[in-house]
Amino acid sequence: MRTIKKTLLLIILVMITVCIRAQDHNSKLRVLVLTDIENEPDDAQSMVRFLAYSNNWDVEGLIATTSVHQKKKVAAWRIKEIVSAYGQVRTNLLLHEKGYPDTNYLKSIIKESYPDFGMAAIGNGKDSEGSEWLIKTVDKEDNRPVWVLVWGGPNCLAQALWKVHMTRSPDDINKFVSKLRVYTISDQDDTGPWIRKTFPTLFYICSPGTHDRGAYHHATWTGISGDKFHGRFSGADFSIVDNPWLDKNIRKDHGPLGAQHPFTKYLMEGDSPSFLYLVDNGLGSPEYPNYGSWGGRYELYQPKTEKWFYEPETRPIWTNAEDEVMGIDSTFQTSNKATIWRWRKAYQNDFAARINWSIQPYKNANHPPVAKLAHPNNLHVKIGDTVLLNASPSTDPDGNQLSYEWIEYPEVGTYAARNTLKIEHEKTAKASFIAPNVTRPETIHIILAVSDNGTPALTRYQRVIVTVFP
Ligand SMILES: [Ca+2]
Ligand SMILES: [Ca+2]
Repeated sequence: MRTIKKTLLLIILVMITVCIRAQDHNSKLRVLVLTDIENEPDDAQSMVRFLAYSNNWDVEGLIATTSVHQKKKVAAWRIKEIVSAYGQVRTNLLLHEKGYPDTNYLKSIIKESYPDFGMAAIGNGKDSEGSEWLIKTVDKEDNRPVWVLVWGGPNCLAQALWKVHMTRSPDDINKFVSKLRVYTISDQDDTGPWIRKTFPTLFYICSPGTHDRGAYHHATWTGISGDKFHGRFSGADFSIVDNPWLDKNIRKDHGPLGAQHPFTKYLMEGDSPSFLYLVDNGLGSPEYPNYGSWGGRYELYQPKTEKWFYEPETRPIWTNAEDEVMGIDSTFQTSNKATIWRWRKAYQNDFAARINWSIQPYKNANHPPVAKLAHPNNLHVKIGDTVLLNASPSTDPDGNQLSYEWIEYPEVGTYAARNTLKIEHEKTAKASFIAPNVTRPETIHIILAVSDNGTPALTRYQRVIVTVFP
């Protein structure tokens, strides 16, 4: 009898474990990277940061590609080199957070795309292990979408789509396209316009800018590390993305993974916004690019400015949106780059903490606070109601002291009358505001930012969406 009970208990325990694992697995986003790594140092930099966050996602492909900057070669060897360095620190990273992928698994998903530029790599005979892998990944029995993050030219994705387009029924093409989520760092070859024109329903985030026309300075992604001297915009703190900061916090005396982060040639990590957009920190919401995140904010429209693209845009895409933010010179800046640089201190500190994780025991490193609300993320109120915001259940795994900030995000939501919403006690755990006058239901987005006082200080978020009814 005892044995039966024990066996039953064991079966139940195994079932619970399997369920939890399955849940854990399924809640992650599926991510596949296309990178023109080695065209200049910044893709290698982004790969270091990406691997430091690789437990956030189900990483399903790391594919070396071409771009306008590297037209005839691909460099999978460099991805392998950085993944090997990751392999040396993975055990230590796991002391801090679970879920870091196995090194041999990561090596097995490194692929090469066809080594030619743009549309020259599209068509019969142009399949590559990269494009075939992409098709296979999307075709997997898994309902979750696949996020394709494009750090160079997207022609590997274009070839995959071309093949599907040529060999499948309209329904099956639609099914394939509907599983894709694409985030490109501008158009780094001429296949982007072809993809968008040929597959008009494809979810596509693209900040304008083409190398050929010298127009990258329109691009949102430059907000990751530019300023008025390096990216032609004001307001951002360059010191925390510059080489001395990176040497001190990432590259030197921070173990083998940090040591793979090369010296910046132009700007630090132009490609990182594509995955900072997907970091699960409570701020962003991947299916809603207009909500804003560490990877910027984008709105859905058909851009009219032809010089930003290879050819006039044929359809709405998720592209440049502006935020008004206080800059380091204490003046308000309104720009699309600000949708990224406004979070610069938080994402840089977060990266530094993770590189510390790669070499330090748990007690010698900092871990992010857990931002938690005492109420739902969505609140429904009426004009004149006092809306109570409460983050007092927030905690910190290291026992750090917490500070709070409630930030109205007037660019998001339908209620956009700046400066008329006054949040009381906006720097404490409990804050409030009076629901404003509206003539129809309007939404207000409030961001809770909870920061700890560890070293480096880390920040996590919650978003409160308040709907005010007349
Ligand atoms: Ca790149
Ligand atoms: Ca902490």
